[in-house]
Amino acid sequence: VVQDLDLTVEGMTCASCVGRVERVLARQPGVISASVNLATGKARLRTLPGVAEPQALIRAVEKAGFGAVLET
Ligand code: 9UX
Repeated sequence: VVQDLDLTVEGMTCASCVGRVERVLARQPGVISASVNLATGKARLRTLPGVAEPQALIRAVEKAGFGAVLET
């Protein structure tokens, strides 16, 4: 079972920011893939429920220097 999870990412201003956020998210436990849209500021993740921890994902984005808010 795979679950989509959306984050709003704050503070991204260029395409390299997108790459950094995608890389950080993609290596968190339970994250299958991460796709970030610079124009909308949204990150869509495919995750394994029960493995991916939303709070850990937010912390990882913050550690990379951005803000993150869980959607849904
Ligand atoms: Mo672009 Mo983002 O020069 O942290 S990488 S602003």
